[in-house]
Amino acid sequence: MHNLPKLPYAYDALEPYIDAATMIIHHTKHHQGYVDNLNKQIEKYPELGEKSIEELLVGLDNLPTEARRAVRNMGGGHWNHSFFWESMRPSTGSRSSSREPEGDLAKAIKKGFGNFDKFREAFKLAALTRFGSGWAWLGIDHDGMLNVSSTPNQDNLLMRGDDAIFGVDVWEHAYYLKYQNKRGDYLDAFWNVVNWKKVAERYEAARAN
Ligand code: MN3
Repeated sequence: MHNLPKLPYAYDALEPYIDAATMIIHHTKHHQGYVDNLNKQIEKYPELGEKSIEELLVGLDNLPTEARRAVRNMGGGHWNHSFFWESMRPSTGSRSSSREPEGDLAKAIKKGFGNFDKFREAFKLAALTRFGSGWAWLGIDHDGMLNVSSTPNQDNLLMRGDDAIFGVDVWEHAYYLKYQNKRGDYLDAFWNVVNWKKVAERYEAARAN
């Protein structure tokens, strides 16, 4: 049984960059929907009931054919959104929390992209050029190098055996209420709410693997 995680902040905590109405619908309708539909599918396969969401997604190719598509879409949606909420933090009341990565993560970004601005440009390009619905990712490869990519629908890097340390939802439901068709404006605003501390923790964990 998979459950909707609580948000680590209030629905209006990311204002004005991500509006409360979007957050409420995104969490209580979209994410809840992925969780409910995933559970409905899993019910049919008792052998899958014990598996964590990560195990399901990493082992997608080993699932019964009929279950694979549903777990990919619904399970991907569940994992991606859980990861997404944790990738953000309130922009107000967190002045101590950096607006840029620090420490080893900052060094890795510099090594991979030249500097922080170039990383942001590369990430934005990946997010803007993802046609239709999907996600943009900052991933880490087996040599510890960072890379930017995007995936369609609710696919993610886990499904191809890679680690993600940061990701942004570019489905229209993530930004349309506030930004309408202007995905680029949403992406520009997004940098104000990135939880770089969390991203750095993920970087350290992935590197230790
Ligand atoms: Mn979404």
